[in-house]
Amino acid sequence: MKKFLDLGLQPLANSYLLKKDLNRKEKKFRLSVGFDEKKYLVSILNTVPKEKMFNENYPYKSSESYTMKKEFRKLSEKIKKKFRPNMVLEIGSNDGAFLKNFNKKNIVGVEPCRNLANITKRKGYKTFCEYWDSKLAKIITKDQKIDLIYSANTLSHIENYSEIFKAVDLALTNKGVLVLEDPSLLECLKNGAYDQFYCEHVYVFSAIALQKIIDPFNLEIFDIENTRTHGGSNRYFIKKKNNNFYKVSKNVRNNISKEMKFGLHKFTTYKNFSRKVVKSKIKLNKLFNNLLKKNKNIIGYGATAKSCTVLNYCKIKKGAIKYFYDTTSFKIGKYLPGSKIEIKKYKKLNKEDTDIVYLGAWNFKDEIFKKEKHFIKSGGKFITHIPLPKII
Ligand code: DWN
Repeated sequence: MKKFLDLGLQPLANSYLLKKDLNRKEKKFRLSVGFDEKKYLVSILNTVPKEKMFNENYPYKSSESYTMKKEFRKLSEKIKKKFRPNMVLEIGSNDGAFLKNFNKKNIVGVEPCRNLANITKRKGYKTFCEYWDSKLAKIITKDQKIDLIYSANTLSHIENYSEIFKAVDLALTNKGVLVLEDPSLLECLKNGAYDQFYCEHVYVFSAIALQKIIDPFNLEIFDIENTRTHGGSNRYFIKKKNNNFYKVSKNVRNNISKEMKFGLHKFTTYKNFSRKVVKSKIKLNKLFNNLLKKNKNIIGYGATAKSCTVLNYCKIKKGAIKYFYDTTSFKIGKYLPGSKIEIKKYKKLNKEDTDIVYLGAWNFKDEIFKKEKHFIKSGGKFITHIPLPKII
């Protein structure tokens, strides 16, 4: 693994602080990112034990955005129509934004974070509060194998991907399909989205890397869709190699050649990216300093895990951003790790309260701009670092 990016000392991204803990020293780890020239795989270099991150206090809920709920609904309809699965399983079912589009008899959720698993259990969805592995796969499929396994924004969080694919091979019927969805490395590099790297994102995948890592597990990609979620993601459709039911689509070849053309197989591409990241940090600091000199009142919108990387890497301190608005019950009243900026319950933006808003949830820009059209009409501005730091 060759290191190409150093994002400094970082706290755990989703460990929001309680007021009583503000004076306690936070545990930090060095966030650096490397490239494996054999597997074409990009990953963080110091990983954190999964139990420290994905436990009964996990604050992120997929249902907090209209965009995600709509996307899951659309995908569920497509899956039902195209694959007609009898039994579906979701790895990392979170608060049920995907599950809820299925009949309770036809879907099983796997979610290791107890607070989230309890939400879907309460709604009547069979949910295993466990990490996905071969042992669990055998238990779940004792009587019936799975026709379709779906997992969004989960594989990138799991260091030991081998266990995931072994368990998938065990659980899937021979004609079964695995649908994986994660942020696209190509989009991440194109958008300067260095904040896709934090403790939870062990990997940011490309198609060329995923293809290589699933090969030893009797699996192959037969289609790829590019989606706009989370700043640009890839949805991979994967089958067992001996399943001739599905033909390999030309989308696979097209995506791979796009990635090779961009240079995702070459270390120099990543070195160039890291130079751009340093420039982005300098520019974002300049923007903040200029605004603060003019006594502008800045607040944040969307206390994301990604914001943690940006605020800590760019050393944007409490005071520069007065507070963040967020809609997530698990985050409200707490403080962002590292920067210790308070998170308040979301209120519609108003020019009287703030001049300018840092877009923490830049991946939901369209949804947010639609919601805040009055603020924008009355001259309210946003500050973003994607694709380059600027005021919009
Ligand atoms: O991979 C991961 C992704 C899917 O979710 C996890 N590791 C953790 C988490 O990352 P994130 O926190 O960077 O994700 P989001 O989806 O960008 O978070 C958006 C945040 O913004 C949420 O806290 C909800 C909030 N929000 C809001 O307050 N008002 C979002 C929208 C759209 C809004 O209108």
